[in-house]
Amino acid sequence: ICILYVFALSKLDLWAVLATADELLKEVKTEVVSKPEQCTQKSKKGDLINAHYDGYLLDGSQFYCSRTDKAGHPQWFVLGVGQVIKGLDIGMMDMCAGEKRKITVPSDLAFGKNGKGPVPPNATVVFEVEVLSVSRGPRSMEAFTLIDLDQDRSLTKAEVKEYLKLEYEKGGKPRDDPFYEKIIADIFRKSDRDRDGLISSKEYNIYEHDEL
Ligand SMILES: *[C@@H]1O[C@H](CO)[C@@H](O)[C@H](O)[C@H]1NC(C)=O
Ligand SMILES: [Ca+2]
Ligand SMILES: [Ca+2]
Repeated sequence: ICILYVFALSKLDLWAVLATADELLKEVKTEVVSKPEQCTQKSKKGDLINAHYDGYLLDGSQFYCSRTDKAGHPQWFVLGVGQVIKGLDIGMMDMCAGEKRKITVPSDLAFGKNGKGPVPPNATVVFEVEVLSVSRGPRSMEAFTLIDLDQDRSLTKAEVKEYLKLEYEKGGKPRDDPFYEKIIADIFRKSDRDRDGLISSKEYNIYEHDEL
């Protein structure tokens, strides 16, 4: 069964990871499976990541798959801000596009003492991840101001689309409309908390208190 359990975190979990990310770093084991020779841009906090995951329990049974499941498509998320389980936010830093890693995450940085769905309580989980793209999406006020074309301190879908288009064109990889629509839907699903169709500066910066 492949279910989207990776993307479920409460705000409380987030504060915990911000407070303790350093000390927890040593508990997440990462192993580079393969890495392209060309690695110009490494993932960092605030980057927009597109990646495939397969999630396993220690007994080898699979509980999550976007890579081996043919119907599964890669997931978009912003790295390091609590959109994925803490262990992945930590274990997926400094990755380049095309890199594959095996990331072993203790239960307290994964699904905790209650577990979730097919993941039993206190279970260590192993993710095989493959990063398809890394783009700079710094959640800084500079970026916000850049995206906010009419400077009304909120972002419409059209403004976000303009920004994404420019970014991809700059990178020499322009994409078609459905591609952008998909990213935008994902971004709004995760950031537009009051569901008014706009991303306010507060919603945009919701995770960034530690950098202000
Ligand atoms: C999980 O770990 C917690 C804390 O270590 C413990 O209290 C609890 O009994 C464990 N649960 C199971 C089902 O093993
Ligand atoms: Ca605006
Ligand atoms: Ca909103």
